[in-house]
Amino acid sequence: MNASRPVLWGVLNVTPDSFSDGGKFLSQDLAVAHAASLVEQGAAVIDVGGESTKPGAQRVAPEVEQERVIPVIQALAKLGYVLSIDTMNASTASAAIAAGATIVNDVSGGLADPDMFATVAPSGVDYVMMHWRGHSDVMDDLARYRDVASEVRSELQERVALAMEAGISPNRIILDPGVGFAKTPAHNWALLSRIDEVISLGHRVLVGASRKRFLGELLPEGHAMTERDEPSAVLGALLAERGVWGLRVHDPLIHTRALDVWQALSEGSAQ
Ligand code: PMM
Repeated sequence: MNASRPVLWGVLNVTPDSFSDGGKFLSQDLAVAHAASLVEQGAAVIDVGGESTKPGAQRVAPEVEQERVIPVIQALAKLGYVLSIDTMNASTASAAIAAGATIVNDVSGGLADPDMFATVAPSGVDYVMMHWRGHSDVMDDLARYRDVASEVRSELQERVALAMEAGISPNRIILDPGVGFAKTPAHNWALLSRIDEVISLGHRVLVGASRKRFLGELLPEGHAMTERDEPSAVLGALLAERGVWGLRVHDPLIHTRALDVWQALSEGSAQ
């Protein structure tokens, strides 16, 4: 096999307003049950988020975010799951690590909170650094590129240098191209078609394309959100071929199936 099979990250949004599953898992019991189902479907990591980042979303106070996510992380840590905290706030990252999270997934790559790198550095946890240019209420205006793939690569490279200066070692850094964040559908395709340029920075690369609008544009108008899972899974298998390390997904089962096919084909055997 040329590339190894990507790790699936199951999305657990404990928010009233995330774009694909907002409001569904706000109660702790429902959140824990959904996490168990994500793991059963093949997720190796549960990514717990308490602030929506959909286009136009308003910020949530860190205290509110923590009230949503910390009890869920505590409950899931007791069950032995590998947990990531999806947050841009250093205080939430710190509380989540204390509660049992072992990965910080910061969609702002440290830009939203000046204390993030200093909080993550001594903790020893892994750090997802996503490409980001600004908060959700302004990000559509920031979607301007001459060459999206090379600009995303160089902007990530600058952030990595600063994170390393702050004491986060390179083997703890996971890069994410930030599909849909300050990017039009055309930007997303151009960027993903050259994902090897982000991979060439030498870090693990995570992609969060699942159910996003650019996939919806391939489907008939009025389609249900879950109909985006098929194109997500096909894209996931194609990204596996290109050496992506992880896929952040809402429906791990369909991605497990797609990766089973990719793996059997790349190994020439279904063992
Ligand atoms: N996308 C969303 C939230 N968190 N984290 C990473 N690392 N990468 C992403 O692409 C990403 C993310 C927004 O999607 P959601 O509302 O379905 O969680």
